[in-house]
Amino acid sequence: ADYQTNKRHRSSDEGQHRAAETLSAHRQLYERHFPLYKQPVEVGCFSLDSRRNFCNDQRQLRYYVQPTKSPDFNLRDGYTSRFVKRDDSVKEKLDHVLKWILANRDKIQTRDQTPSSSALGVDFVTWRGHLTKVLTTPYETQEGWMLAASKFRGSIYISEVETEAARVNRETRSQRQEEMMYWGYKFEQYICADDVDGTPDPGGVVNTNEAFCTVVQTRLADHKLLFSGEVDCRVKEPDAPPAPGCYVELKTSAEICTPKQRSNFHRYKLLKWWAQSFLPGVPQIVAGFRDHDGIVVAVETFPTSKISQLIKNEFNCWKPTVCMNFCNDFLSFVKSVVKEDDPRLVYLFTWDPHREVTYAVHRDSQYTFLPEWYIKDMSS
Ligand code: 0WD
Ligand code: CA
Repeated sequence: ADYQTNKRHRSSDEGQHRAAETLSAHRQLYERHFPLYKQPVEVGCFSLDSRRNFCNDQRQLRYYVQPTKSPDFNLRDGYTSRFVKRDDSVKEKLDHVLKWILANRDKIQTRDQTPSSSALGVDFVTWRGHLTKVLTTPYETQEGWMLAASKFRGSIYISEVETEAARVNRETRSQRQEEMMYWGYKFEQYICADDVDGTPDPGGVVNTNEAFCTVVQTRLADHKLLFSGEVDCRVKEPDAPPAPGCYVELKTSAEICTPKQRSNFHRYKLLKWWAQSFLPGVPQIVAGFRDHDGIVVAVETFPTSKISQLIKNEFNCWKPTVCMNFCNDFLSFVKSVVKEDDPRLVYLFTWDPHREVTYAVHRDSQYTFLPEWYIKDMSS
């Protein structure tokens, strides 16, 4: 019986033999000591321009400008007149990260390899947002996920597949929901300047095609990771710590008026905010609290490293160690399953709330996501 339970939640216990079939997401299984998570190191960055083109530079990096004590931010301003919205039905998969890798292969830190070695020397390549979903899984009760994994030249690439439920949500958003999605980007515009000595321009156009992304390397226990994440801005002081230490994450959230709202904010929102910024080593989160009409009523800074203390008064609250141990075990599970080195093979990992993580294998299917141009270039 012991063996059966172990088999179910600890694929690593299987050793070199057969992979476990499923992985449990029960939080109690992951209450162990905090696993090793190395300080993430920025190895590069890239930008996506107003037409969503990849640029191998930091042209979209913006600078944080501290708002005044009582700022005058109306997040609804410009929604109908100065807004260019990215087409979110276009699935870009890992393409931008892969373009960065092709242009910067020499910048990836390889400890045990010669620089001319064909392999990247990392175990996993993915988006930060995918890892955020993995980290928060033990506490997620609403939304499931699907993550596609393929091994190519020794590295496992992980790319999200939109679930049926997420697609329905995306295609049936209300007018109000559509507008509220704009509010976060408008907040960024109120806070960010394009130049180190500039000021924000709330009269400009909000274009959500534009993005600045950091690429970091780190290690979680045995897993060498390379991932990219979108960064909102950096502090402008030239003596600030090097990236990612100088980066600032911007968020908006509904104002907190009742103890119940405060508790929900701690339980659900701060978990997502913490996971997203902890992964790439972004030290500060600046939150704009807004009322029902999109008026910012308060701006508050949350140091990422203080968030876990902030929530300790909450009964039965989330724990960083559970998130990190689950991620560690999930990555071990993926490694134990994804054995064949073939970019045309996709191992599709699926998780739904109150279920276990399962997987299925697909060859030359709709799920294949490593593009021909990447495989060709990497093989030459
Ligand atoms: O095609 C896909 N399935 C995905 C593409 C899923 C997730 C991400 N992406 C790519 C896009 O190229 C985007 O530029 O993700 C980039 C951002 O990646 P990330 O940093 O790994 O994603 P995440 O941490 O989930 O989101 C960071 C920010 C969000 O800010 P807030 O404060 O709301 O968390 O990136 C934006 C959003 O502003 N964002 C996205 N941008 C483009 N496509 C997406 C998305 N799918 N999701 C969030
Ligand atoms: Ca943000």
